[in-house]
Amino acid sequence: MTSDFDPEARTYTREHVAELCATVTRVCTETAVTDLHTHLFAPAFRELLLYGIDDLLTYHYLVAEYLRVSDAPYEQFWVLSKRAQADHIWQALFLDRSPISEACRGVLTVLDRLGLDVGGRDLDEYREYFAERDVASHVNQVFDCVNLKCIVMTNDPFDEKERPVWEGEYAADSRFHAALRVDVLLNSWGNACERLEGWGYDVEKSLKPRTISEVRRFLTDWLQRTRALYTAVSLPPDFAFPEDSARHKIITECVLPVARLENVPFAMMIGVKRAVNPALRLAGDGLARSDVGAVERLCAAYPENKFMVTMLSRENQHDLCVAARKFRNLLLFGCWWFLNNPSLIEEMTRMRIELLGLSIVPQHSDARVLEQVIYKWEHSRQIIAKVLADKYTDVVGTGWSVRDSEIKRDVGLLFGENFWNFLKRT
Ligand code: FIX
Ligand code: ZN
Repeated sequence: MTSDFDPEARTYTREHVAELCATVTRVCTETAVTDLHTHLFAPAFRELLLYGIDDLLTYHYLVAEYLRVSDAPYEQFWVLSKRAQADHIWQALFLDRSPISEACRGVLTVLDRLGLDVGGRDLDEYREYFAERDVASHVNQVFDCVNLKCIVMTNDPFDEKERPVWEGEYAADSRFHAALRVDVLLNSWGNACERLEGWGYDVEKSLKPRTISEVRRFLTDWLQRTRALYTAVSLPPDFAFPEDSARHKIITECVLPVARLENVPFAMMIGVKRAVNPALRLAGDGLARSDVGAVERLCAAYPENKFMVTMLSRENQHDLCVAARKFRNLLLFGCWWFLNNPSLIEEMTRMRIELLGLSIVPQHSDARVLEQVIYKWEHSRQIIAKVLADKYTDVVGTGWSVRDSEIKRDVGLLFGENFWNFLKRT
């Protein structure tokens, strides 16, 4: 600590860089986070909420890594029980070689933060620990451990396991918000149309005016039923706007008008190439570069709509930052999926902050298994803190000073307030 540093005043100048960096790290650790995109569910959804070591080990990120190093036919893996799959993954990725990939390291961070003996490498001990957990208190413990304010689920009305929960007596849990996922509607209209018809909506494939108004009614029903914070879709790399397609018509004539009326953003996750290797099932998706121009044209054509966008290809990130500089109705979020690795999170966070300042949501977890929020947030908080510390160091180098309260304000914006403020915007 430098001699003239006044801990009471908590103002950092170029003389106090070490203290400044320590404070940024502390604030990044202590600020509660809103996780705006996950695949987690509130406990009321019962078996849809995945947790525990076998689910952690059979995460599709690890399945893809395991199947690369296994000699057995893919089908042999899929016929195994979840526990047996986890055994194989543990053996191959943690014992036969060191667990240094980000997804492997994540499992170790989780076990350690839950107080388990990582050095012991005892899978049975981990299983016993989770078997004895009571779900409600386990959820509380994970939320506390991460310092999570709340999370947003991914809610698909076309999912047969999920829909009955919403149609029943679901009592909302204030830590789990909904997001209405419309992939089936937008990416597979023929299929969606049959399902809607079965649920009593007067629709037909040709998307005539009656069908358009019924699809709007469906979206409104579900936004209201789930109280979704936003509506979302994942889109392929060849997503174009405008285009001559059912998807274009449903976006422009159903999704956007309803989103405007209900004042919810439309979140687009762009760049996923589904089933590049179908034999890998959920682990078989890939990515490709997409057209940021489609996002620009949507934001320009619908200034009254709010768009949240994340893109999967590293090569799209710079163009997307520049697009966001042009449109205040566009909120960039997260380092999605194959980008959720330390080197890429750091690169993207630096670039986004350099181009967009504090007006972004730097990360979401995409967790599918409850405890994954522990590692995904711990690893990301460290990187975001490092980038912020560098940026504050640069500005105090000019003679500017930074106050404690300003660091807290800025981190608060990044870790949730930007999202909540965007939702409130009319
Ligand atoms: O579309 C999505 O929301 C993706 O995040 C998932 O489909 C993907 O499988 C995933 O879990 C990525 O992290
Ligand atoms: Zn996701």
